[in-house]
Amino acid sequence: MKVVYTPAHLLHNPSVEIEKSTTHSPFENISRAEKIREVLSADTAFDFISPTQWGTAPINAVHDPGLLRFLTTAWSDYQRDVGAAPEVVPDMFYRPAQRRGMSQGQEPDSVTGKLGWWCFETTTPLTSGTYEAARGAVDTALTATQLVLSGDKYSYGLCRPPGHHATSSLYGGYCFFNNAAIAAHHIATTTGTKVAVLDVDYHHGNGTQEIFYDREDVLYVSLHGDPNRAYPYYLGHADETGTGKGARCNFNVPLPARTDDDAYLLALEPALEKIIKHGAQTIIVSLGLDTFITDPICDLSVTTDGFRRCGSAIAQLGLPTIVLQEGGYDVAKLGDNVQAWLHGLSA
Ligand code: Q9C
Ligand code: ZN
Repeated sequence: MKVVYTPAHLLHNPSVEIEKSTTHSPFENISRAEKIREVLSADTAFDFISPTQWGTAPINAVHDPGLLRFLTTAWSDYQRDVGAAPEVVPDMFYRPAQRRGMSQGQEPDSVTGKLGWWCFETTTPLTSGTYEAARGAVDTALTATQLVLSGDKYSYGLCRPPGHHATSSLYGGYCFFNNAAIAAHHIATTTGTKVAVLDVDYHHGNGTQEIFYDREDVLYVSLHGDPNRAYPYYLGHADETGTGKGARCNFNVPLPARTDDDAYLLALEPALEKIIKHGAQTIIVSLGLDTFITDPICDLSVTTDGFRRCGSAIAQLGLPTIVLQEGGYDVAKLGDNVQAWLHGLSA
């Protein structure tokens, strides 16, 4: 199986994360992707390639072009207009309820106002190289997609930063551009075939759900920690099933704490059935390994062998599958877990 990787991710290297009313060293850090690279490159089943460049059009086809425009210069605008800061984080958030009964409002001119306009939370700092790294992750996803469109049965894009929390017009949750959504939109619009995004990250992919919520060409299916206790808190409930033409094209499976391998594999079955019924011709997997039993920020109990079984269950569908990296924060085991998952898929 081909692995798409670029060292551009090293350019997104924040040293603090603001969370739980305090600061700590970031869970989402460069060692995650480097651990995966280390383990997969020592395994002859995987061949590494670099991404090709896809430009901004595929990003602007999914996101508000204002988001990309903002991210292109936000870090340096902040240094110039506000002051020197290696990590740039909003201290204001635009909340539509403040303008209840009024027009929607507009993107402010100041970088402080813009930050709160385009970002939804505090754990996703901008650093000097964040934009370049985020562009690299999109190129990684699209290159992995191209491999499968050209006939490979499987491909793996080692995307970092991840993508599934980025909505059409907001970044957050360690995500800037929605790599999986950009890939899914690319397939749907260039081939005219149906696509399924299967999101197995611990966290609900609120961004991917939002982007495709009213579309029938891209099915979104997610297994995740119940938002009543888990990030992103406001989305991921089972009654969110899609709207308009996208009615019944969104399928959420919220899970209880400490869900183990057997329970997880059982919960996966209706999700896979949904993909077949939808008529999807291609699957994009948003692969988070933060469902792992010792993940430091999550509470499910999937093991390394559970990941192998998960990959294997998806392979049973017999569909071309593009696997894109999302979360996973037990760095010591992250490489082994990705390896087990991908071996399950391609066995
Ligand atoms: N105590 C991904 O896995 N902070 N994003 C949560 C929980 C943000 C996760 C804190 C989590 C974002 C791609
Ligand atoms: Zn996650």
